[in-house]
Amino acid sequence: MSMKYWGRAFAVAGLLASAVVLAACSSGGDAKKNGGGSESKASSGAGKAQTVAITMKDNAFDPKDITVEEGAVTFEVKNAGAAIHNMHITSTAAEGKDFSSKPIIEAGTTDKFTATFTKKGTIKFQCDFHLPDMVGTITVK
Ligand SMILES: [Cu+2]
Repeated sequence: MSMKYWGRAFAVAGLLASAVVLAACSSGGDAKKNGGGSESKASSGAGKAQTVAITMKDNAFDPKDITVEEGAVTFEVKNAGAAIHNMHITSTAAEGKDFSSKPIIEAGTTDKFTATFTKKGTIKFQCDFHLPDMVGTITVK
């Protein structure tokens, strides 16, 4: 009697173990898929990822006054004008260095760069080609 009972118990345990392994495999696959999706696109809900889109016209930034939170900010700057422009954040006094797009953003193209702000305050940015008109501010709150 007892041998028969334990034999059955082990068989059931073996089936359960197989089911657990299968479940672990399939859920692992799902997690990988979901992870890939969130990596490809920055979402505002995921921690501190911040993206700011700015359009450059002849000769102004739109928007020109921006508010961000402390941390890393990705700027997507699109040159919608006919002239060349850039976006140069003059943050040396606040952060120890300036941040900038590439030196020249050609008409009709977009550049992307990341700046990290560690202190609250207001920082100015400019287009090096169109001072003093083409300027703006970043408020870090
Ligand atoms: Cu400009």
